[in-house]
Amino acid sequence: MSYADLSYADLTGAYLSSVVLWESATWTGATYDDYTVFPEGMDPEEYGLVYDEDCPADFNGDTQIEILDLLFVIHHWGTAGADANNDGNTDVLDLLAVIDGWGTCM
Ligand SMILES: [Ca+2]
Ligand SMILES: [Ca+2]
Repeated sequence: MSYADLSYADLTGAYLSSVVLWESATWTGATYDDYTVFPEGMDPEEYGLVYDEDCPADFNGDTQIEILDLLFVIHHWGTAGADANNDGNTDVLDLLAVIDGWGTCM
């Protein structure tokens, strides 16, 4: 594979330093944060990545991922209402985003 389309991929926590041929991937719209490690020389902005410092699973914006956010996911299950990973649907992946991020969210 010499081409990858990573549009809208969420690279939170990704470690990309060993990725081969990152220059030929399409990164447009993918998000990253302070924990994403990029290959040496790669400028994420130049490749169309979007910096995302928000906590996608903190739906009510109180900087805590807690029971209210969990209930929000359940309430919006099967819709786009609590779509933490931006795939257009609220499902188990969004529930896992809440569990993964449980606690204080900076
Ligand atoms: Ca919250
Ligand atoms: Ca989702």
